[in-house]
Amino acid sequence: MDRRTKRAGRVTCGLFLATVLGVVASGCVVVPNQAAPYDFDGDRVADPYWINRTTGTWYDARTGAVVHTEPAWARGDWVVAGDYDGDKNVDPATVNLAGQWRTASGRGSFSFPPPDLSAKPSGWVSVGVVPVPGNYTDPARTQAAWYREFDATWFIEGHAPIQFGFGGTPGGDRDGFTDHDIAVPADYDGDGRTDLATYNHEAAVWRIRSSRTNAVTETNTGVSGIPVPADYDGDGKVDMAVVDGFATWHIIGSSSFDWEGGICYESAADFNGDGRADPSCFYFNYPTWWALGLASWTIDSSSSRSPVTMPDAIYVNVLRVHFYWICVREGWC
Ligand SMILES: [Ca+2]
Ligand SMILES: [Ca+2]
Ligand SMILES: [Ca+2]
Ligand SMILES: [Ca+2]
Repeated sequence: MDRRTKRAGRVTCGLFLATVLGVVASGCVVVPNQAAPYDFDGDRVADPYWINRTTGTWYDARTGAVVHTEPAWARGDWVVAGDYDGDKNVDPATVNLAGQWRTASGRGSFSFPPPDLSAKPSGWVSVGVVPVPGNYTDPARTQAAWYREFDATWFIEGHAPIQFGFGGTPGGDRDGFTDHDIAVPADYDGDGRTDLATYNHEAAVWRIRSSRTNAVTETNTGVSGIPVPADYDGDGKVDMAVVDGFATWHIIGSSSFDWEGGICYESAADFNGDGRADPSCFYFNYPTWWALGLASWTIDSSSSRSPVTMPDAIYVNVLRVHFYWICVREGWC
């Protein structure tokens, strides 16, 4: 059961493993009010914003209006939208490799540097560090965080590093892709706090560490492809989902559907405000962003652009996965 209200938060119920008592118990958690995913203006509807990474300009795809502009020196940085000041609106934000987080919020700019990469195995070029902001401890505010891919270690503001996930096989670079886990943090257990989570493209395995119980679940999704976690059924818990190389979307544990999306950035957000995430396809080569069954927005076709509804920890891997698919299909590898 899940009950939402506009401003008063929500209640999520279900079976939870009570770690203190060591028993399985039924119960409810009150989830404090928090920003809805990718809702920049606070109306509880996700906003289809995208960024031209060359110019640092953010646009609203519905109107074409410029909604945010990065300073010239910050262009090309990672996109890390989140509610950093807790005002229930998601804020445009970027971060660079020096760890300067610039948020269009009451928190402004702050420093939280990425972890040391000197231990990275030599010759391992395609894995590094990616930003993974989330509401890890405070449901009301987004915290800065980094995921170091080669040893699957999480660095969250105010916390000691946590190793969770699989860093890949040392020296396992192959045609721009490795067997390392992709970071897919989200609130899978519905308690309002982000759960550590990874998806492995080669093994098709999704691992989640519940923020509520610390229990780890490992799911073999049976599908290799692009991870697109979102709350598709509107129960307040993010669902695992994968788009395979044939453009079929698989909501794990639920439906799958074929959408002739083609080569695009696949992401999902609740674009019509009914509480359920809507699949979308932001084309690489066409000036179009489709939200399945809802809308088709025209976007410019400059080369370096992406939807902000796709976390950058996934974005950097989407390019690798698509390249890998083309590579296999064309027989280069
Ligand atoms: Ca909105
Ligand atoms: Ca959680
Ligand atoms: Ca769900
Ligand atoms: Ca929806």
